[in-house]
Amino acid sequence: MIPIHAYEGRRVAVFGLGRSGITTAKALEAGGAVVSCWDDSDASRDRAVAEGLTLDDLNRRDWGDIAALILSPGIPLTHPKPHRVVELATAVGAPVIGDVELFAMALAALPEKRRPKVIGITGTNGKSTTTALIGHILRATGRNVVVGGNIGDAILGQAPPRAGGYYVLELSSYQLDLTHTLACDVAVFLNITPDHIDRHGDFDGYFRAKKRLFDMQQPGGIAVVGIDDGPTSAFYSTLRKARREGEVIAISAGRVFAHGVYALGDRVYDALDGASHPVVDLSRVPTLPGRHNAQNAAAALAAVRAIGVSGRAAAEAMASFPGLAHRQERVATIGGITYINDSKATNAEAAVQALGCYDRIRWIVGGRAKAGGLGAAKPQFHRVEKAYLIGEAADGFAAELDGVLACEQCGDLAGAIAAATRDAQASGETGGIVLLSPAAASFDQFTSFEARGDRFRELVNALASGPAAAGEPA
Ligand code: UMA
Repeated sequence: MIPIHAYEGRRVAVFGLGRSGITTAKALEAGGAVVSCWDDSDASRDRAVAEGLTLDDLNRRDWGDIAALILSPGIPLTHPKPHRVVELATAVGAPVIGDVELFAMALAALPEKRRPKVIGITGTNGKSTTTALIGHILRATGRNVVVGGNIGDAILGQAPPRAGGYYVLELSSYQLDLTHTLACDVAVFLNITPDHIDRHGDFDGYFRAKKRLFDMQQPGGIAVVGIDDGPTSAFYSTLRKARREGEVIAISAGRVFAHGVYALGDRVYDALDGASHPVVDLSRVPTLPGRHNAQNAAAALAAVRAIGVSGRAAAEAMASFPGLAHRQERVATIGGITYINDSKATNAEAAVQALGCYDRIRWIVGGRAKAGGLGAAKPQFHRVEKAYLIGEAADGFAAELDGVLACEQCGDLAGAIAAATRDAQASGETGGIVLLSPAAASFDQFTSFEARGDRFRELVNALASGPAAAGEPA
């Protein structure tokens, strides 16, 4: 745990008692603050009590003695409208901040020599993979590393700062809206497409939240910025004009770029010193398939080069990257059919990335539909042999795919895996792919995308040890 001393002896409100809220309340208490905790849900409040926290109904109390409101990232700060507690805090002039800001305060309180370095990663897609990949490279090259933020456990539950250490943080737009002083040594902006508009009002609000990561950097901080979409490319140009030579690094998948890091085909090139040379051979890294992962690899290489890791050491470390669960995770190959868990793809923009990586796909798709349906996945439909529809979205998706793709209504994951396996076996094909990339949220049948992916893995593993595996060549 990272104890927070910034509010020692003062009262602080913590609202939202999910994963991050409970840890935050404990970290504040460990640092000597008096904490008033509350949550709209009975179940969350009960869990907090079971964790030893004391409740204090923030809707009813006087806010006069509250020094700050620590808000969970999932709770509306500005849109669709500020949560009532935000209004209560604002009325008494209490700052509204998040756990990442408390972390930034803890770092700022350390003498400079003892302060670990911070690498922050944001963007719409690929944040988790890039964060994990940077963490993996730094660890493999012998550094002391903590990986956290929007990925995994709450930041304040992690190991306390160590001199010479590194924090590699995935930062969501929600977290950035609640953060004011996190000065990253290296800040990475991968890409941006419209997302979370409900929480930011419009695309501009979402983009502004992401750009905050760079506003907070100090002179000497390095910015690594993608140039593969219009908005981030324009942002790169703006930063280049505003910052000193060498402090802004462009990354791209598909565009040759002097003074940047770019991926072309299977290779990632380092052109930081002007002369471009291939550094990473992605054909040696099966856990990073597809063009989107090439962008992630370029970003990771740029970030670690910026803190002094050699290209050769980074490339060697990448080759042993284990990948992330639920993101094109290869679960098993049974009888020549490979089963891939891409449960994290909760919208069509994410699913199209996985579809683009394989051929003759038996695609398990469905769940709770998102706005836009399957539209964004269309460019890769030619790779799909058949769609196996599950969940609430099944009828809507069937209508969308009518006359475009062969479809079968399967109800749930077990039905879809059975049907896809039956068809793949009947076709006699080898090298076939059964891909769960649902392009929809999981909440109709599961508690989370993780639970959905775990169920897929469990069902496939059962296939592997069941009768279907009998056909597997020795
Ligand atoms: N709550 C209220 N009132 C509300 C809304 C929520 O009281 O109006 C309460 C809920 O009852 C619940 C708590 O708030 O008890 C949930 O808080 P939260 O939604 O902020 O979730 P945490 O469990 O604290 O998890 C958060 C991040 N969640 C979100 O940003 C939505 C996790 O990111 C993060 O891993 C975790 O902190 C640890 O840092 C997840 C996420 O979905 C992965 N992130 C979004 C994304 O990736 O798209 C941004």
